[in-house]
Amino acid sequence: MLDTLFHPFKLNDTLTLNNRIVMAPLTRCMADDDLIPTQAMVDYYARRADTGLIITEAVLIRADGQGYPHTPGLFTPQQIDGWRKVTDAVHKNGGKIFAQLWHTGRVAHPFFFGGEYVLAPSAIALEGTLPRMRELTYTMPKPATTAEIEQLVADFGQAAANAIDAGFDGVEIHGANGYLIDQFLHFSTNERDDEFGGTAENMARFPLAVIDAISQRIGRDRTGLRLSPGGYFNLEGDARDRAVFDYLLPEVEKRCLAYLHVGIFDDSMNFDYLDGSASQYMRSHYQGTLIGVGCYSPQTGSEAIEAGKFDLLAIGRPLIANPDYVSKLQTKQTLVAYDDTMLAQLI
Ligand code: FNR
Ligand code: 8K6
Repeated sequence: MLDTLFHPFKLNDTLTLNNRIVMAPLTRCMADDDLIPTQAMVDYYARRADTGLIITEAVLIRADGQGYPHTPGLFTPQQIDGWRKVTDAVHKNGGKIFAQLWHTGRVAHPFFFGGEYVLAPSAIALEGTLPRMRELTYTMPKPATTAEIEQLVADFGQAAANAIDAGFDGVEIHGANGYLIDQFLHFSTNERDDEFGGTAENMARFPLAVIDAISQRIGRDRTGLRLSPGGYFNLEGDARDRAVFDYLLPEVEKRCLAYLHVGIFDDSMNFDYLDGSASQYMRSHYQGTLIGVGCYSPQTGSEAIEAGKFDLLAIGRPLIANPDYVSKLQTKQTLVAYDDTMLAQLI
């Protein structure tokens, strides 16, 4: 049964993965003060090179996208050089690695970049305080102007080009989990009445512009995308969002990206307005390669692949607890259980 996970998988003519286990993107807040990857991060990723594909923790496209301490960037020459050490080490160990590119939009905080405000689709603040920095409350974002939106698209494209320069095999666009791109796709965070809001086509315009800009810079074969059709983290879902994703997913499919990735923490969660789980909804609206994720074990994950629910299995927390996850499965060793205290250190 678990054998399914160990079969190589051809993503496209450019990329073939050694197996179907993908390391899920995992923010660890361990970059240095200049948001450059450290040697500990080089070693951490290199230890996981036997997964079919590593997707890095979310990486900032520019300074004003930062919402958590010490999250790495890909917008300075020093950050690019730092990531080159990571990609070299992963490649030396036979692995493949994509950079997950993000801007957190209204989840950003001026505290981190010394700015005056954060950009988002609309002036709707996130309630509450920042994880790890409870003294900071989220601020009222400034709705991005058309010129600012065009600049964001260009900056996503540049960060993707920087990723290739740093030796990555490709990038994953972080369009999930309530960050900037996702904020355009949900009614609870997008109240615009211009060409970027109000209708499904308008709400999908910025996300599709980012996809197109990146595909043009680095090739669609090297471009993946993560989406959260169900709102569950950093924003509220709304029944009207369904129409946005009904429109977006076929548009994404036409663009023949490397893959689409479900953005969810627990795939047993059902969304009324999606008529089921996020992965069920995405599979029924998208025919290309789909990465499933969210509280799967090797057993339940390989069963889901065999049942055609998705094609590749991303593993998050268990890979924090077990750097040698793949070899443990292959040699039938017991996995160490994840717990949140493990976030304090990179092993
Ligand atoms: C995450 N997740 C996440 N997702 C993402 O798209 N970018 C990110 O940077 C992060 N960071 C992150 C940090 C930590 C500590 C956790 C626990 C999760 C979500 C992650 O990719 C995955 O979807 C979930 O962890 C569910 O998979 P598992 O852990 O149940 O296998
Ligand atoms: C995405 C990068 C942000 C880093 C924070 C890591 C999140 C830690 C895990 C918290 C899990 C929250 C899950 C929320 C699911 C809500 C379900 C109703």
